[in-house]
Amino acid sequence: MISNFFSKSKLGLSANKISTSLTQIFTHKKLDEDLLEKLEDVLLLSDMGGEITSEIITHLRAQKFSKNIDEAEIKNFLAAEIIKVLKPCEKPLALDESTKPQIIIFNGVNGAGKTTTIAKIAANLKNQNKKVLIAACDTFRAAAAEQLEIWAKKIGCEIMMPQKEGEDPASVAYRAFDFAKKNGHDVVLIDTAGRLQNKQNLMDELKKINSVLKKIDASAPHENLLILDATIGQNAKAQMEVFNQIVGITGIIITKLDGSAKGGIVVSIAKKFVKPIYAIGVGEKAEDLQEFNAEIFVRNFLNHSAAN
Ligand SMILES: Nc1nc2c(ncn2[C@@H]2O[C@H](COP(=O)(O)OP(=O)(O)O)[C@@H](O)[C@H]2O)c(=O)[nH]1
Ligand SMILES: [Mg+2]
Repeated sequence: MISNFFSKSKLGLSANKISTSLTQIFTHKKLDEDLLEKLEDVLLLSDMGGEITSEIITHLRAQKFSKNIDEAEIKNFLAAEIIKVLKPCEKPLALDESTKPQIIIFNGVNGAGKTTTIAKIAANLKNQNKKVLIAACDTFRAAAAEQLEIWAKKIGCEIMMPQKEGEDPASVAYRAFDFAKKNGHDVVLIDTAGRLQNKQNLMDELKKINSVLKKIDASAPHENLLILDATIGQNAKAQMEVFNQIVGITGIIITKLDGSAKGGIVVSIAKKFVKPIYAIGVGEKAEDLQEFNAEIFVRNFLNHSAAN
């Protein structure tokens, strides 16, 4: 059985630049080259990426050129095009209850939001009476494990800490899996370090964590998630490529969508990789994690009610 662990609620793309920009470019009513060009700039500035932007512009030109058009109609058009891209990626993170414990690894660069997202997911699972173990495998800085320990206490779930600073992350992961197996945990959430500066190290470290887990159970880990910060823009694509190459990313969580006017990166990532977007982060608190819903996202992104 699959259990879904998010409640449905509204996305908080607060600073809605794209919508303001769309309003501003409507100085005349006909769709001409000038308007298309301005629209192209707005889409690129929102971080939607070149490929989807030029597709949208081409479709729009083919269907509506020199016809009368208003803002609502353009938004309808954009909404439909964007939803087409996002829909295949709409897949909430769910637990396969027949596998216990489920091992979920959180990958991503420093500051992306791995530790915070683990806390949010742990809190969600805890609310559903799941037995959760967090593994503090970012052993590079003592502060990283301590940050996670504070969260674990607050949430009220168990944590496997490193025995000393700099302990091999793979051995913490191994101990966590072993402990969870023996104690009937439903889920193990594995935090990792994300020092992209030293790619070889990071690669070795993540590969070792994965292979050590496989020694206990060949089907583990069950998920290798990538945590992406929405505010970094197009660089998110490069990160996806790197981590996908190292561990094989099974799903994405995009954080910091509360503060970002550049939500277009979600569309860009969806278009290029077509991976499940399991959730989105919309704040720093435990409850600030939401299921990714294409229609709700687009409605907020374009500030457009007809998108639903
Ligand atoms: N506004 C906002 N801040 C977030 C979100 N997720 C994480 N953060 C903040 O981003 C910073 C880095 O997060 P952290 O979980 O430590 O990243 P890590 O290095 O990948 O483990 C912290 O200050 C978090 O509070 C989010 O969805 N929205
Ligand atoms: Mg961290």
